[in-house]
Amino acid sequence: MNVPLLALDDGARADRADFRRAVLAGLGGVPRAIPAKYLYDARGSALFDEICELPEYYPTRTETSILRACAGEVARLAGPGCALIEFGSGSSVKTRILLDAMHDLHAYVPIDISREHLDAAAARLRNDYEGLQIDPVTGDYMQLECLPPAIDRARRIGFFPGSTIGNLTPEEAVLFLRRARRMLRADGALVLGVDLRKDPKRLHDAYNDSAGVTAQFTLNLLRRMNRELDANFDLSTCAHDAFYNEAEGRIEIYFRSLRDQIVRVADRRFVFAEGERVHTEYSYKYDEAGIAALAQKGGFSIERSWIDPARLFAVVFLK
Ligand code: AVI
Repeated sequence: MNVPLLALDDGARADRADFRRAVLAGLGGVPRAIPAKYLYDARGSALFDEICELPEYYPTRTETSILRACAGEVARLAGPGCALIEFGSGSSVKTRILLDAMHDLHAYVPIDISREHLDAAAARLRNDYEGLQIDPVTGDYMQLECLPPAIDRARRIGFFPGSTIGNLTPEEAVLFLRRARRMLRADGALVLGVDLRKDPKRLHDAYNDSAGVTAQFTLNLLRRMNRELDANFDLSTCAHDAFYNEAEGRIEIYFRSLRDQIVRVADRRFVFAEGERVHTEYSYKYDEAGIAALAQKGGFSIERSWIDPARLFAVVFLK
């Protein structure tokens, strides 16, 4: 059922107005596209957690094993008494690997757009890491300018795992890195997880899993529009469409209309031709030279990098 705006608190109302604006602009644009961040409502976030467990989706497993192997060295490179700042911390699961290795951390600063996620994760961490100072910041790390004054004197080490940088276009990725550089200051560093270019079939399968969870994740955006924007998408008339664009080095994800149709979204009508697509995500993949070039454009250089034996994924320490 479509929940009337009046029944929502101020934050939820602003989020919904923001979603409405983005969807109407995205469906009205050429080519049609809706920003990937709207995939992550409560159900979308739960589906993404499921994706991370899929046999075809190697990034989470691989990055976790690299972090386990390199955490000691990360702690040594970071040095004593530093502050760890995580961009888009979510449930802070991978962070624990670093927290376990960084024994004399000054503070942990998780940044996330979801206040709920942040509070829950901070409460769990306070329970498990007695004495650790945790200073959560609610906000969009792509827009944030400053950090809590309590960490002013500590060396700042950023953490951006999961190859979330791959969901940004290369231009956006450079903007993110430049912003991170300013926030982490000249003596800071950034621990970054990046998915590597590889066999196209392996990449294709990771975004077209046999259980269809990634398809549900994409089509959940239609459910969200139905629920929150009074849209009337019939999910059986649209399909998940994901493929590897080798020339651009990126996975492209869309939902595709399986027939000619007219769909209501909010108070507007949109005509979809059979086969027409709406873009929902990019997932850029980099090779080592590409990571170095990106880092350099963002104001960093690679101090150390760790890659798994199958060369699927890289964790880099940028200074
Ligand atoms: C969050 N992000 C790094 C995932 C990726 O692999 O690009 C999002 C995702 N979309 C479909 N599967 C995974």
